Amino acid sequence: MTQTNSMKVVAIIPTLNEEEGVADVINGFKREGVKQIIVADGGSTDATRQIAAKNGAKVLKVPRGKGNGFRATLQQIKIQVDSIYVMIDGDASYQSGEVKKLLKDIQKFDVVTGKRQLLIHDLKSTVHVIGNFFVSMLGSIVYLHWNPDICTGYWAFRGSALKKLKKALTAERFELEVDLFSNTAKLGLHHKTVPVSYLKRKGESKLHTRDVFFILKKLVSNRF
Ligand SMILES: Nc1nc2c(ncn2[C@@H]2O[C@H](COP(=O)(O)OP(=O)(O)O)[C@@H](O)[C@H]2O)c(=O)[nH]1
Ligand SMILES: [Mg+2]
Repeated sequence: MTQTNSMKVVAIIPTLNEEEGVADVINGFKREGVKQIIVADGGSTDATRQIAAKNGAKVLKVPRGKGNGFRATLQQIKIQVDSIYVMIDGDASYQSGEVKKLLKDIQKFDVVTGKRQLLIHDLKSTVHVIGNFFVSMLGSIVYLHWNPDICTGYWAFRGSALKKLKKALTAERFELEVDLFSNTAKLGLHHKTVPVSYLKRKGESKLHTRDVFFILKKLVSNRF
């Protein structure tokens, strides 16, 4: 029996034009016994929504921006305190088939995040790795809360913790992870990181260089 069979797990997959990866992500969850799979779509113009529905996910239309979309999703679903909620990118870079790694400790912690084994294969990924290191060290020091991979896209929450986070979150775009991290720390939630795989994404990244500014701004403004 997998861990997922003994607890109700709801997967939330934020998407914007992820027709190449979304089916893999959905089917990985299904193989692990996750039955409730929500694709929170921010207005894809490709076949993402159709592919998601065909593969058995519930598709929600949400406002543009990963943060806006995640917050709108939390408004649209009824968060159950005894359920577990998992958020993951729809680009197949994180493996939904590894969800057990996050769920293993979720009964002992409020929030479990995947720490990526980040790979350097070109200039962009080099900048990404350095930027993520900088944000993670800065955040860990400023919040006195250790997290070596704050910008990870793989999160598991106990429903009770997600209810509290829902009230605190304000992120609109890619500051979502920093907003989740900082509020996890401020609320005193018990948090653990576990190593997860990280593969080259399918399709194009939606993150722009200017998003780094908003990520840093949110990290600092949530603290002071
Ligand atoms: N709902 C929604 N999802 C988004 C939006 N922008 C990006 N995403 C999704 O958020 C996840 C992370 O984005 P991604 O481009 O992979 O960023 P990266 O992992 O930092 O390169 C992916 O699944 C995207 O499809 C948006 O405006 N709305
Ligand atoms: Mg991604």
